[in-house]
Amino acid sequence: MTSQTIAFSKYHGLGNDFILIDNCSSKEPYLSPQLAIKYCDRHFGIGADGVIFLLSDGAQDSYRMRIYNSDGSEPEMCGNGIRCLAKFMQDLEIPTIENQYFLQTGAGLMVVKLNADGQVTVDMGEPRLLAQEIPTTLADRDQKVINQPLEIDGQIWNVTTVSMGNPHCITFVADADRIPLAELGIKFEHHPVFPKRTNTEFIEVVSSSYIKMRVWERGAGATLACGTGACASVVAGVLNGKCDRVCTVNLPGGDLQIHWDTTTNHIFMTGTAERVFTGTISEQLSVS
Ligand code: ZDP
Repeated sequence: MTSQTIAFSKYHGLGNDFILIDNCSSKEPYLSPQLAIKYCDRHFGIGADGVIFLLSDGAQDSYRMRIYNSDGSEPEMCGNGIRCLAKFMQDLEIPTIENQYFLQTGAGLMVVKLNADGQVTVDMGEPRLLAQEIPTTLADRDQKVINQPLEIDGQIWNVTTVSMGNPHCITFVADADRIPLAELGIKFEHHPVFPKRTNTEFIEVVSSSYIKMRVWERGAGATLACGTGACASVVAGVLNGKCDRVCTVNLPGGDLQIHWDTTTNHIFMTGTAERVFTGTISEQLSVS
């Protein structure tokens, strides 16, 4: 055990906030999941929805993102977080390739582009729809779950499930603001039909090109925005005939532009990412 000082930066994407750490000199994250929980705490720590580590991936110009949720669990992917990571890399003066960074994640390779207007566009890859890919037991392994009933405390919710590398359960509602998010979200998250738990999105369709989303995140609870959730919700909207493939998603923290491209089947997400502050933490670390 050695005492070490670690530099961090705090960023947010539409109020979905993260502690970012340049972890390139080590193969493993500097912080354990336990320390991530501590630093994400809004009263006893820095305060964030998650901690993101920038790791090198062996080869030159090749990087990897790892993330811990505020409960210490490790998701495969994070849409708002990866936009923040791109801004962080830009601030670290890591050279781009034609304004792009190539980042490995638990959900595969993501291409992140820094736009001239300061926004960030992420090629999130293809959505995965089969029950085994979510994963969910709501249908047979190689079937899709589109508008299927899910029972919670005797009430039926018609849900569509989509994986953006991480699991999402989407339900369309008449008024997103009236959903008791915390009370319901936790029940979706831990429902036995989702063996890896799930993120849950409540979607109000304002028009076919503008939807309103309230999200309960696996391992992080109610957050102001969720990038993978916005992508998954547009996919669910298209599959249910409610949304266009080019759609704005309104979240409590602001808007995200989503485009599900017909030719490539890839989903492109565009939105802001901003630095809030930088600082250092001192910790007794087991990894150096
Ligand atoms: O899948 C999960 O456990 C999510 N809580 C990960 C974080 C997703 C995120 N909000 C996003 O923007 O995709 C960061």
